[in-house]
Parts: sequence; C-alpha cells; structure tokens
Amino acid sequence: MTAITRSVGLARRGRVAVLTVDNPPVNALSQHVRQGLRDGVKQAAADAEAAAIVLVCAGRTFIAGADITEFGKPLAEPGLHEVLDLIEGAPKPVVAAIHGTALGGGLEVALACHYRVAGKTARLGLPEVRLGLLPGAGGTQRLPRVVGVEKALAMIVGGDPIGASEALKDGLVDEIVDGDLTAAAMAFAEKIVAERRPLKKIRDLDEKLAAARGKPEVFASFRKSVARQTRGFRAPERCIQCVEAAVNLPFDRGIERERELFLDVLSSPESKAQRYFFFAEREAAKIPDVPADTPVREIRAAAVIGAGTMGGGIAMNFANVGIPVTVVEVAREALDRGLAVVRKNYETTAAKGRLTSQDVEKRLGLIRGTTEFAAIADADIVVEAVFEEMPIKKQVFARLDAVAKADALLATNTSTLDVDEIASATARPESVIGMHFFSPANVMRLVEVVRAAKTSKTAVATAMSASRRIQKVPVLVGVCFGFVGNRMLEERGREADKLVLEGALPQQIDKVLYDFGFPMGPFAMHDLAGLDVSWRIRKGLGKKSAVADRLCELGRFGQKTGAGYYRYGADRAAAPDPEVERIILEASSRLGIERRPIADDEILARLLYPMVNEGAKILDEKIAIRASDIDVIWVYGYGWPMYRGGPMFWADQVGLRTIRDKLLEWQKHEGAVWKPAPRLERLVAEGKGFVQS
Ligand code: 3H9
Repeated sequence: MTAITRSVGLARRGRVAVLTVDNPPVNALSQHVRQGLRDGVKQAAADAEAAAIVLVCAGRTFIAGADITEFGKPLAEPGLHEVLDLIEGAPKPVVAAIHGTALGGGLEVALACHYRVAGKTARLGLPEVRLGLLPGAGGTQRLPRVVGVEKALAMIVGGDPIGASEALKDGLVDEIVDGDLTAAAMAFAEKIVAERRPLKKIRDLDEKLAAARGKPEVFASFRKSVARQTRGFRAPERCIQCVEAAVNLPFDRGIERERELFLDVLSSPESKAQRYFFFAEREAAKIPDVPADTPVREIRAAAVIGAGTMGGGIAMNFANVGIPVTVVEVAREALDRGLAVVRKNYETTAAKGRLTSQDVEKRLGLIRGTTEFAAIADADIVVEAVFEEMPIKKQVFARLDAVAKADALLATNTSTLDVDEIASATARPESVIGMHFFSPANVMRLVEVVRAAKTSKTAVATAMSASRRIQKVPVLVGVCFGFVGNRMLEERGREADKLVLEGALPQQIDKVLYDFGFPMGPFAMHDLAGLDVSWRIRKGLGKKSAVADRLCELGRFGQKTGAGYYRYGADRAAAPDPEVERIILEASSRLGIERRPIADDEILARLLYPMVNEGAKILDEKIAIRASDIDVIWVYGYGWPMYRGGPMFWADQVGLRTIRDKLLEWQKHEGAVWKPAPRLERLVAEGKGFVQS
C-alpha cells in the first residue's frame, strides 16, 4: 500500500483501487484524511489499470464524521466539499465499504460515492444536530434524494442512526455483505464494472423530492411534531430549512443554502456549548486514579431492594438490557403493587408503539419479585432503594453483607445519606458504593456514582461500567449532603422561596427558568415530585418553609392531590391559583417583608449564581473531579438546557467577574451566604474560567 498521507493509503488489488483511511480512534475527517482522500481518488482515477475504487476504513469504524476538534479553527485545505465533488465526479465507480458507524461527514462521504455496501452491524446517520450543527457537506441535499423527505427529516433533526437492514430497505446502501468487508466490496465493485452499471450520482435524483414538492404541510406537520423536544435549540429549525431547500432549489443552490446555514450554526453559542458538552460527557468517564484497564466485575444478574417507584424504575433498567433482576420487598402487597407499576410503565411505552408486546413480556420475564432476602445470593450487583432513613439502610446493608456473593457490588440509591456510614454496616466497605438514580429512574440518564472512603477501585470501575451497560451516564462524585446535583439544587430552592416572599410569584419564577430552557421551574417541579416529600424531610431536620408548610397543612401536595403551588385540571395543566397568592402575601406580611416587583433578570441571577458558587465549593472540596462533570450532572439529571452547556460552562460565558461582583454586592446586604467560594475568587484573579482552569 502506498501512503498518500499519514492516515490514507492506496493499493491496487487486481482491477480495483483500494483507498484505506486509518485515523484512529474513529477515522474522523481531519485535514490529512481529506487531503489523502482527494489525492488518493485523483491517483486512482488516473490509474489506467484500476476500473473501480473501493473506499474502506481500518479499525473499529467507517468515518464517524468531521474532526470536531477542528471546528472553531481556520479551515485547513482541502475543504470537504472539494473532496466530495471529486469523488462524485470520478470517472470510475467509487464504492464505500461501511462497517461500524458512518456518521455525519462520514455518511456524507459515502453519499458522494456511487455505491455503498455495508456490514450487517453497520449504522448510518447524520447526528450533527446533537452538536448544535447541521450536515454541512451535502448531507441535507443528498439524503432526502435517497430516503425521501420525511425519513430524511427524521434522521437529520432526530440525529439517531439507522441500522444496515433499514438502510438497505431505504436504498441508502446497495448491498449488505458478510465476511471480509474489503473483499466483499471489491467483489461488488467488479460486478458493477462487469455489468457496466452507471455511475449513480445522488445529486441527479429527483423522484423522492418531487413527492414533497408543493406540499408545505409536510414541513409544517414535522415542525409541530418536534416542537417540544427542540425548544430553544438553534440547529433543528435550520436542518429543516436545508431539507426545504433540497425540495425547492436545484442541487447546487441547495448546497449553497446548506453552507450558509451551516456557518450560521457553527458560529452559534448553542453549538459551542453542545460541542463542549460532547467532550464533557466523554471526559466524565475518565477517573484519574482508576485507569481504563481496572478490572471490573462482570454483571450477569442484578438485584434491587425495594419495589417502590425508584426500585421499580431501577429494575427496569437492568431488564431493558437483558440482565435478569430480582426485586426484593418486605411485604407481598407492596411487591405486587410495585411490579404492577412496572408492568403499567412497559404497557404505556408499548401503547406508544415504542415496544412490541413480546418485548414487554420478555422484559417482565426478566424481573422476578420475591419477599425472600436470600434470593439475592446470585446477584453480581445489588442496588438498595428503600426508605431514606439511616437505620433502615444500615439494617439492609447488614443483611446484604450476610447473604450477597463475596464479590458482589453493593450499591445504595441514597440521595442524601452518608455512604461511609451505610458502608460501615458491612464487613466489606470496599464493595459499597452509592448509585444515585434520578426519578423516573427508567427514563433519566444520570447516575451519580458516589465513592465512599473505603470504596475499592474495582467497585468504582464496576459501578461506572454497569451504569453505562444499562445506558446511563455515570458521573463520579464524593460523599457530602446532597452530593453534587441536589446540593446545588438546594441553593436554587432557597432563593426561589425567598423570591416568593419578597415579591415574585411561583408562575413568574417558573417562567423565567422555563424560558431559560429548563423543562420546568422549581415550583412546578415541587408539584410534580410531591410537596409532602420535602415536608417530611424538613420536619425531620427541624426546618420550616413559610409557604410550602402552609400548602401541605392544607393537603395541597402537588399534582397528585390536584393542587400545590398550582391548581390542576383534568388534563393536568397547571393554572395559577389566587388561593396560593393569598397564602404568599400573608406569609410575606407575617414575616414583615415588604413586597416589591422583581425583574426577570434578577430572578435568573438569584437562582443560578448561588448554584455556580456552590459548584465552585464542590470543586474546592474535591466532591466532583472537574467542572465539566458538574455540567454533565445538571444536563442529564435536572434538565439544564444542553445548548447552554451546564452551569459551570454557562458561568464562564456570563463572566466569572460579573458573577463574583454580584455575589459580593448581595453579601453586603445579606451576609455570608453569598460569600464567593475561594475557587471563584482565584479564577477571577487569574482571569480564567471553570472549564479551562
Ligand atoms: C460533522 O461531521 C460535520 C459535517 O457534516 C460537515 C463538515 C463540513 N471528532 O464516543 P467515544 C473521539 S460533525 C473528533 O468514546 P464510542 C472522542 O472524543 C461530526 N474526535 O467512542 C473519544 O476521544 P477520547 C458528526 C472524536 O465507541 C474517542 O473519539 N459526527 C469524534 O463510544 C472515542 O469516542 C458525530 O457527531 C469526532 N467526530 O462511540 C459522531 N468522534 O478517547 C461523534 C469521537 O480521547 N462521535 N471522537 O475520549 C460519536 O458519536 C461516537 O464517538 C462514536 C463512537 C459513535 C463514533
């Protein structure tokens, strides 16, 4: 093989020129790959002995996209468009041989080829939207010409890849091949040549676009269907506009429009935040003193203690990926109730068409309910999800210690209690760890993995890998009250309660956070979670809340009782309630607080700056490894809008000096609660931010 550049090689095998990309880990389209493709195709085209060109990738995947690390830097020639034009215009057939994932720019390369063959497990997609981008190398113009407008919209705006067999059905690949991919692709290329098949250029296809031409309702109804999940993001609407351009403009003008919109999203703050978040999520998997090759225990069977809402949701996570799980509950009745909720959850998903009834039965078949504690003896991982009370937790762990396998991972789902103390109830604290799931546990992606003082590295590595196996995003944190997420949430909650007494109403505060991009504000969230839950915790801690306590005394526990901070109609829509306003006004006057109008920007600062300050303290105390881990926690656990990166990234954009100065100003009036954290002071002095400190 002749090296064209350091990542692209060319070899002629018989009558086929094989161009190989080898740019680990994911064959991203870095400058030397683009140059190698351009020069390699030119050479192969000029080689009189070569009748066809096969493009194949070494390693675990086909090209997985543009090199994200190059964005934001000046473009290094050649641009991808130039390379794709050359491939599509080649005088002999170019066949893409796809394995692993052909994503983003990778699929765009494949779409510029005349033919595509794929291995059975290959996946193909345009996930740029997840990075706040859009396919900028012809993907929005070529894909709809192949798979049709509706399918292309779903793939480009949704970002999910499709499997090889679906791609074959849609005409996105021409053949699925078995065995050695290069050999199969070469055989396919020989066949194309022998049969004198034409050089299929996707740019020339029109049939599937014509079907949508003159039908703006196709786009209108698609926009409506994605409005909720794309709210606040910049890229989805621009992706749709590109596909509209594909339908309404000639190919070259469509490409120009795509280019224009690509540059718009590329320079947007939303994309900057989303690209940052892509790497933040991957960074969270890295634990400095627990290297990637740390041995992990294999998880063949799981157990969950407690069949309540959390326990049931956690059990579903295991069943969903095919791991048998035993659910233990003390009383038969509570067990039956819990398992019935699990069944109902699955049936609701099936009713929405997202699971077949066989899937439902298969998953339920993996969940075994019992009242016998001894039934956990086979489990490789046990997750405790019982009442949030230390004596009960300790009792459970003492029993687990007696029954569980010697090398089982013993996890607690506590959200507030000291994991060290829980571990002390066993003779094997090294195997005890926190796995803090978020409600609803079968839906929310985050798991805070809580490392206690004696937790072993194997236990940490096992909890992280088990979380990933059940399709969660684990983030390692240390022991403290509320860990990272709830500890910061508490700061926000405290200010929200104060703002209500000073002059704002719940609906104003909730709207400020909703408009910022959260799915809901703190008061709507309380109503959803149930006001009685925090009331019980407050009573336990001897704490009071002027408004919330009064609501609870009136039996207003939130959505489940039809009233809380809001009143709920039959459709569960929240409506502001004059009764709540009266309670708030009364509370303000009882406490001698003179109410005043409060502007939205003050509300936003008062809610979010203390979270940032608490995040800084969390970093000072080494409860979180890095600022970006805090961001991952807030995006996946609390609905912080991904297009704002997370609280620490956002703080950097606001400017740490601005935040610090505001805290100092508030400190003058209200004292130490606002004192800037030492890290915040240090970063301001050094002119740095959290994420590049
Ligand atoms: C695009 O293509 C724009 C074009 O339309 C227009 C151009 C004009 N670049 O995820 P993993 C790194 S936008 C640079 O852990 P997996 C990643 O950071 C792009 N680096 O592996 C990690 O590094 P480290 C559209 C990248 O097996 C390592 O590779 N494409 C890129 O779980 C392994 O990654 C996408 O959005 C990249 N494009 O999953 C696809 N991708 O080891 C993005 C990965 O130092 N990538 N890295 O932490 C993915 O979805 C997954 O990485 C993939 C593999 C599914 C491919």
